[in-house]
Amino acid sequence: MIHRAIAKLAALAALALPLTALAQEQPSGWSLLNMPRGVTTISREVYELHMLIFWVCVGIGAVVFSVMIYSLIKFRKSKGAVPDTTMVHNTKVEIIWTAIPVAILVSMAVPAARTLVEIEDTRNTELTIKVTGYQWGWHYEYLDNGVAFHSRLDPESNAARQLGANIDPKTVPNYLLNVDNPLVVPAGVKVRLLITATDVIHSWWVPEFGLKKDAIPGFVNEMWFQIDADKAGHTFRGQCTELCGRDHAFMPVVVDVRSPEDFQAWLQEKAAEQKAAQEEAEVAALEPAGATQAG
Ligand SMILES: [Cu+2]
Repeated sequence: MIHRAIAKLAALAALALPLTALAQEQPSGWSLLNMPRGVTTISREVYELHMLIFWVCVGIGAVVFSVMIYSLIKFRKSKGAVPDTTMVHNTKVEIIWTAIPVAILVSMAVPAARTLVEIEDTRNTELTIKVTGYQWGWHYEYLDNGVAFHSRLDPESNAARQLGANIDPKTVPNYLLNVDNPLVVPAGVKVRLLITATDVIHSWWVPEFGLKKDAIPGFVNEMWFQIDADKAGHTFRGQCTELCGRDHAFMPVVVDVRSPEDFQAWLQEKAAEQKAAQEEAEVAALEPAGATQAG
């Protein structure tokens, strides 16, 4: 019996492993069994809430089970206990065992509702990025800066995942959790994401941010995060979490966090690069017409 329970726990821990291992700073030991504390204001609140309610449940469990086990032992039949068949109703007791759980539920609902409202509060964001999910990758568009790009599975992972490929996935760094162009965001800034999709439903998720949001064709969902200022230079990884077809497992999310100054420099460089590429394409499109005119 105990062996089976231990085996079950081990299986559960093994299930939790790949989820927590998505983070760059890998948790170890007991923290593997819990959800990550995360690196955003919201993720920490969600974690604290989870821990508070966990300990409330532990307390209730301890009280209920100790009363139950005590009664089972103290008033057992072999000790001559006789069930009372006369007392079938006690108003006082019923009021008490209704009022106490209601009070506990309300006291848990207050902080939970506060966090929920905060999650939905997308006011005062300083940067807006449109995220579009498609089969199978992500498209990021910095709405105020004219920068847009696709983010697909990195070529190394893609080569190793092919049927008959002679590459050991263990030799590929961040196998299936790396992309060609990561999403670049500034640390310490409230960033708003507008999330949608072009074909089927996808879901944008980074565990360390404590949030995920469905990407639904025809709808625009909102989400925001503010990464801790000291996390500049870190990379966070996630995945699409809505079963979206054959290559659902091959559209990871990678977020490259930079300091606000580095981010602005990157954004300007990228904008100039894309503008130059666009102008080049326009010139190339005009050239054949120019050639026929001359002829
Ligand atoms: Cu997807």
